[in-house]
Amino acid sequence: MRVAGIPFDETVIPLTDIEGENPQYMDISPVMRVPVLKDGELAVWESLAILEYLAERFPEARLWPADRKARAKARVVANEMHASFNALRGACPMNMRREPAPLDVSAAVLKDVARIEQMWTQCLAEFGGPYLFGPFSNADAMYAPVVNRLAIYQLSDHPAVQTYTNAMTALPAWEEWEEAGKAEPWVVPYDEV
Ligand SMILES: N[C@@H](CCC(=O)N[C@@H](CS)C(=O)NCC(=O)O)C(=O)O
Repeated sequence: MRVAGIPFDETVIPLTDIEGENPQYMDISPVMRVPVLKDGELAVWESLAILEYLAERFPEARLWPADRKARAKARVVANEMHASFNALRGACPMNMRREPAPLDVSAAVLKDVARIEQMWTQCLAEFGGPYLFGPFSNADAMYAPVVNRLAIYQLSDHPAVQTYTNAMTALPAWEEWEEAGKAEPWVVPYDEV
């Protein structure tokens, strides 16, 4: 939403209750997870559902590629992010504050990284960059946390990863996001790896 210039107010809810007992969750979503998008009385949770809702609500923002085939591919990779990479997501939590340093990871994590390298290489070659499908799209929103993970745990020196990471981290919205993360006063112990 920041990259597309869609105005919104943000409410930060600390993820410090491991069992999800933070009472603030109860008010916003029955699944007690973030993100949740509220538009008037409507609450939409699940990141992919949020992205689809935004694409319908703000068609002029072109959050999915205009071309039908490119749009299908963008949805494929966005869904792949949502449904896969469990080893990477479990072992390497996103963390804006962590100084980049290598981490010993399992073969399963390396397999996830290899698939991401392959995907980013192919997308950048086919659509010409700087983002996965040319202009910034919902697919990039889905992979932003992966950009952070690969960088802070030094999981890849693949040229496509470097190129894409440079493009993503140069976005003013990235800088804002990073600063906001670093400014959070709390620490989530189980995410400090
Ligand atoms: N499938 C959900 C996953 C949401 C999710 O797991 N959110 C995490 C943060 S990334 C969360 O709210 N954790 C809070 C907790 O476990 O207490 C989506 O894509 O939106």
